[in-house]
Amino acid sequence: MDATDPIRRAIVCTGNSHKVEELALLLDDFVLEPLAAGTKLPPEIGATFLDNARIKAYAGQELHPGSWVIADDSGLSVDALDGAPGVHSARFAGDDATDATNTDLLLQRLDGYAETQLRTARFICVLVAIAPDGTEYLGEGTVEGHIALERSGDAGFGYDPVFIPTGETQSFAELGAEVKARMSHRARAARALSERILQPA
Ligand code: ITT
Repeated sequence: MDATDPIRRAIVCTGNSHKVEELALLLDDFVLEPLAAGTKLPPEIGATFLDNARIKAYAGQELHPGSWVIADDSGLSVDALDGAPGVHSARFAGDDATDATNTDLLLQRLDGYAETQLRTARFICVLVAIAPDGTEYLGEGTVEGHIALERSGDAGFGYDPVFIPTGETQSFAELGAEVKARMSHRARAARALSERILQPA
């Protein structure tokens, strides 16, 4: 298999099943497979999304030599919090954090920032794909928005119930998977990645 094959199998190097579901809607040229249940990825000690995506992708490549592997590192950057939680988005509320405790802490930290323009934020996603021959491909995407005063909606994961993309009045969790697949940070990163794989520089 190489970059010119129309359909490629790829292992998605993540412990987050929501990412696999979203990427499956986005990366049409791949048939995606999750890591085996219980697979441990190395600690994400990188300073950037790219560093951490590479850590996950190369760990996956070691486990699955000869396969395409894809890793996603992503998070939320809030202007009023100087870019936090950033690369620490998954563990903002500590090592035992859940989506619920992370979101509670975010809303608490933004207490007193009542106006929309004081609550601006963006989601960022970096995708790293490694081909069977070792060639690395990158895709990055962002979506601008703001943090709502309270949660709304049930779809998605993570901070989706409090993230309202620019131009919308509802959160990603209300807008749902189809809208997210059009305009999310992950959707934009996936488009950039696919273009690079199909038309390498
Ligand atoms: P892996 O490292 O195993 O891939 P993870 O969930 O820990 O899974 P990250 O380290 O990339 O992944 O952290 C991403 C966190 O950022 C995620 O847990 C959410 O809290 C948040 N996040 C990223 N993308 C998001 C999205 O589309 N919607 C809501 N929150 C998102």
